[in-house]
Parts: sequence; structure tokens; C-alpha cells
Amino acid sequence: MRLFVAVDLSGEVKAALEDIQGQLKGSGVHGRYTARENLHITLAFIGEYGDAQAVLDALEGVRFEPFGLGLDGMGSFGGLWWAGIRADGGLKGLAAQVRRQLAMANIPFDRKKFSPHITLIRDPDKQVIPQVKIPDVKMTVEGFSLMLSERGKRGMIYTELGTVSAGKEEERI
Ligand code: 2AM
Repeated sequence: MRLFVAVDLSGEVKAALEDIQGQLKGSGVHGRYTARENLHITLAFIGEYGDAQAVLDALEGVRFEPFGLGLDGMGSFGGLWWAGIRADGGLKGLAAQVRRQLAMANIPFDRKKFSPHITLIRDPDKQVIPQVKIPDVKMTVEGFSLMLSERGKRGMIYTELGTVSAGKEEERI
């Protein structure tokens, strides 16, 4: 199973991200746009791992309070364009705690430094990101999820395997 841990986004933030994707499309940028239901912030990428329950048990140890986030510009890593995130310290703290719990449970994950972003498009056919207007939206993060990533006929399919809520015990599905 290919697993990762992610913050799901509110409908309002997803709508804002779709608005940005629409602006990119309007500027003639072609590529693999992230589908609305797949928009998320990765906190930790685990990759192939067989025991989802062990991961959920480890994540159960994460304690955090709700925090706010908003969108902040765009950037790129090679052939991947993303929307930036403005967050109070909560997001970095949450990613650090998630990673600490995984490490303590000996669950492998990608140790690359956490760089908060939301992937909007992969393999764009342009080099330079056009000017876009970033909608001023905000949301409160109240939880995060363990996600299963599978390759579908029309792109990746992400399925939530369980969630951990702020200030509460884990809610299993
Ligand atoms: P992203 O966060 O930049 O969009 C599932 O593959 C998710 O985990 C994707 O959102 C992906 O990229 C993220 N991810 C983070 N590190 C990864 C890695 N080393 N390999 C594949 N996906 C990774």
C-alpha cells in the first residue's frame, strides 16, 4: 500500500485552488492538473508500507489544537507548480509531530524537509508561472488523515483510511 499523511482542505479553499487552476488554463498552460478531490497538503510521505493499522496507531499519539491557514502565492519544484500556504506555527508543528510519531514507531517516511505546498499541476508545458490572482480564503485545520494512494484509470485515487482530530482521540472509519 502506498501511504501518506495529509491535511484535507475545506471546500472553500479547494474552490479557490480551482479558481487558480482556471486562471492557469486561461493563460494557456497545459499539463496534469490535480483533480479537486485530490488537492491536499502532504505532512509525511510514507510510500509502500503494509500495515496501515500500525500507522494509525502511531498517528493516534499526535496531539494538536486547531489552527488557521490561507493561501500564499505560487511556486515550483521542477515540473510541479504549487500554491503556497500561509499558516500560523500550527502546520509546521503538526508535520513535525506526525513525523516524530512515525519515527518512534519505526515507520519509514520520506525525510526530506517539510515544505508546505499544494500541488496544482504536474508537467506544465510552460517554464514561467503566469501572473495569477490568489483568492483570499482561510480555513481552520481540525484534523488530518492517513491516505491510500492508488493508480486509477484516469489518474491517482486517494482514499482516506482514518483521521485524527484536533484535541480528540482518533476516529477510525
Ligand atoms: P506532493 O505533496 O508534492 O503533491 C501522494 O503521492 C502525495 O505524497 C503527493 O501529493 C506527493 O506529492 C506527496 N509526496 C511527498 N513526497 C513524495 C515522494 N517522495 N514520492 C511521492 N510522493 C510524494
